[in-house]
Amino acid sequence: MDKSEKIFVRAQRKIPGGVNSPVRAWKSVGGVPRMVTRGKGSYIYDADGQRYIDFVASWGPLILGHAPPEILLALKQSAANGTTFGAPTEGEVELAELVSRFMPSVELLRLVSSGTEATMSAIRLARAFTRRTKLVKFDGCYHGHSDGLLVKAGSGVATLGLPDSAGVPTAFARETLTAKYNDISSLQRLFSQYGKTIAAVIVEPICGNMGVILPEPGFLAALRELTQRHGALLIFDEVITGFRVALGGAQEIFKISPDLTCLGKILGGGLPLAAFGGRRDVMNLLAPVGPVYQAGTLSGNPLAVAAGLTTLRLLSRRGTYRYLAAKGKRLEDGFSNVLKKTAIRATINRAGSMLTIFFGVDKVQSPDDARQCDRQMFANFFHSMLAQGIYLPPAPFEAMFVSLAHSNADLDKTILAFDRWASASKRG
Ligand code: KE4
Repeated sequence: MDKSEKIFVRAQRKIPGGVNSPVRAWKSVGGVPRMVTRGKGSYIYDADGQRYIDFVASWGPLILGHAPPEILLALKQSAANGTTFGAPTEGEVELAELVSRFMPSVELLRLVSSGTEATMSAIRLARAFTRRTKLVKFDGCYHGHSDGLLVKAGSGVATLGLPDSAGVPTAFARETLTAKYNDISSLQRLFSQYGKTIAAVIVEPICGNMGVILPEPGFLAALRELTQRHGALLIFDEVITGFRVALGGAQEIFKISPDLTCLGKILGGGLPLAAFGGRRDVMNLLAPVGPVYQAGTLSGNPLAVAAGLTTLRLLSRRGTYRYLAAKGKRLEDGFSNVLKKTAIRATINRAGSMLTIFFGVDKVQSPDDARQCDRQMFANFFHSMLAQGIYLPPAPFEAMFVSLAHSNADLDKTILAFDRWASASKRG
């Protein structure tokens, strides 16, 4: 057994499944998860000292790469003054001002510690503001693990939700309706049946949790029009896309102003920090101003805020997103050339510096399309790339993230590794 395996055996004695978040257990691809000891730039290292080019980026936050010197310095300076106070700090004000500047729809912002908290709180707020109870989410979109969001579509469309996890009461699930991503008619049917009881529609404006799936032209605008017409709030879950696809997130790209936005991942620069924010009239229902209770011991933690502020300031440098998109395109083009050369059936969806390869299919415009992909082929791909020193998300329905730390040499090495696997696969 290598060191990762030995530590993983110990881990399973004291931690459920040996991990603190299920996807880290590699159930979708098999094998033993690598125990990571450190990260630097575009690399991570495992307990046996093996170096990998990292495209997980801690599931999105590390757009600057691992342990950027500027972040380490900001953390050192912040920690020297203490780690948490449970009291307001100027850094939280600066961060809220910065987010509002980059995302004008966010007039007020509340910091929390995880994306789950952000979406859960935004939904409670929307229910209070509209005095309605129903929530609409889209099949395949993930918004964290609060009860009302672990719901799957009932049989047939326009039916009440069913629990998608043990422990979620049916009564909670029934308040959540599920529509089809990129299928506006499925949403129209829900509104025609439940219109006046729908408090909000929550959506990943660019889907990242079924692999990357882009909104069809007009889909988000139609969401905006439908929710406005029926008096429901539109919640953009930009936990992944916020500061990833543009400084102003997907709402900047598609020029849509949601009523509420949920943020996380990059916002914390690698530390536990998330947020929800939006219209002043909605956000002012939050305690202590209004009647909607929401709180958190470590909300706005100074260390996380220091990392987040430093990250956003670095990302706001001119040309950052053109540079990131060019890196993403270089990787996509390299992969595409290999697929053409080896005639392996696959399609790649990319939004800037986040991308997913779906094997065995020709297009993926919906979660149903994504579910047709060849998962075994993905697992084979994953393990071959790992053996060649490339660390990919250990699941077919996630995104690869390219960071500012990935060099062209890293990307070209990754493409070459893909070529070796694809060519060997073709030879059979
Ligand atoms: P957290 O509670 O994990 O901070 O955020 C939940 C969340 C909310 N919204 C979106 C769009 C998200 O993608 C997430 C979390 N993403 C997953 C992976 N795609 C985190 C990885 C994990 O669960 O370990």
